Amino acid sequence: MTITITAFERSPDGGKGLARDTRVRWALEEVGQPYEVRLVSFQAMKAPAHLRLHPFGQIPTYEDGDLVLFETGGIVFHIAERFTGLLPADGPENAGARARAVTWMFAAVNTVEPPILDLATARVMESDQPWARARMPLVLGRVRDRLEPLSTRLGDAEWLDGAFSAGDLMMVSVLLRLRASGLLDEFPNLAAYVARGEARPAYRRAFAAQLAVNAAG
Ligand code: GTB
Repeated sequence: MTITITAFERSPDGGKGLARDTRVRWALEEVGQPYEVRLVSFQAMKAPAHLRLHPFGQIPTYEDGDLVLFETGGIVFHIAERFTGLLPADGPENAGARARAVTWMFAAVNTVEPPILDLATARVMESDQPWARARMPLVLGRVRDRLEPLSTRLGDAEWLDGAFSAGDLMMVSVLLRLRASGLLDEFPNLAAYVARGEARPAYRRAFAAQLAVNAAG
């Protein structure tokens, strides 16, 4: 059965890799699984056929036979568990390393991503509010509050916990969104970490695939 994911017919970022299908494409590339993409418009995302796949009417979704998943954390976790390449091999000797890799996945989406999304909301949706300028230092401060300890923990390591894992894939995907803000440059080891992730051949293939959709549109 071919894996099918959904992605924006036309991504608001024009193919910069910031829409969340990129992290799912990246995971599938890392584990060497072919996949098909069904492109959806904003209108189609809110229609009953798509809402049956994704209760919140968003992308991406993941279909493999009878299995339908939404939410990138869940999708990437499933890919990492089902195929080889994103988690240490199953077995008692690796149980701790596997659990730590999964913990980093959760840390990425649950602890680091929320203030980054808040920054995007403040910049894009709230910039015309009378209080926007006064609030911005608070928003930036909350992002730095996550980047500082992450930078300290990473230190001069290549990846967060030994070999590259699904935890790194999610963390790099989350941090990528900060590039335009300049905040990543305040933490050179995090900027280098993100660059290492982006340099992976699997990421390059995923990025090129989503760009091709948007360049063609
Ligand atoms: N928590 C969910 C997950 O991780 O799967 C969030 C999914 C989500 O936010 N999907 C967005 C979506 O479908 C697309 S990625 N939005 C449409 C809607 O909610 O109606 C978010 C996104 C969009 C655009 C940019 N960009 O242009 O820079 C970046 C990220």
